[in-house]
Amino acid sequence: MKRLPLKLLISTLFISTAIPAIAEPSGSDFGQQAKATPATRTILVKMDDINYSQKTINVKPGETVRFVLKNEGALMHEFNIGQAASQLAHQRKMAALFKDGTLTPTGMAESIVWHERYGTGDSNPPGYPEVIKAKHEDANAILVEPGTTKEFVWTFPQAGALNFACTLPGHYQAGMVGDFALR
Ligand SMILES: [Cu+2]
Repeated sequence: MKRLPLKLLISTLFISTAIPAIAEPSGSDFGQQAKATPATRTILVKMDDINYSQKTINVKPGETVRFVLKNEGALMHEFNIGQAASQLAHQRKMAALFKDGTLTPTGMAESIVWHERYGTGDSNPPGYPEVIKAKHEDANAILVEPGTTKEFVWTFPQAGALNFACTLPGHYQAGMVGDFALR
């Protein structure tokens, strides 16, 4: 009788124990931000006006990935991990941030940048309002100003239909959206 090679036996054992551990797909679970380790895989995603360098990004279920996001365009772009419905909701929030002047097509409004750099108070020069308006703070999204590169580390869930998208006004509609293939 032919014996199974040890390596195959081990991998069979691993697969049979791993299967029950795979979580059910949960509609709202996009994963979470994480810290990179030396073993974390890095994926470079370039952005221009108006495209991502990839249409599909392959990731493993549960994998932590360090995204290096390089904006080579003249406009600000976003890397938003989510599902079509959440990204649609985020588009509405983005539109509001543009309407109230918090964001501009190339970045954050000057007043907001100034506040973040120097704080608020008496030193405020004329023309810089005291009030910081709504901020873009979402765990599953990052804005990348033109000509800059940012890192974003993300742990993917075990399953789910996830996209990466730019929800700046008009960008999603222009096709700035791609999908993660979890397998
Ligand atoms: Cu964009």
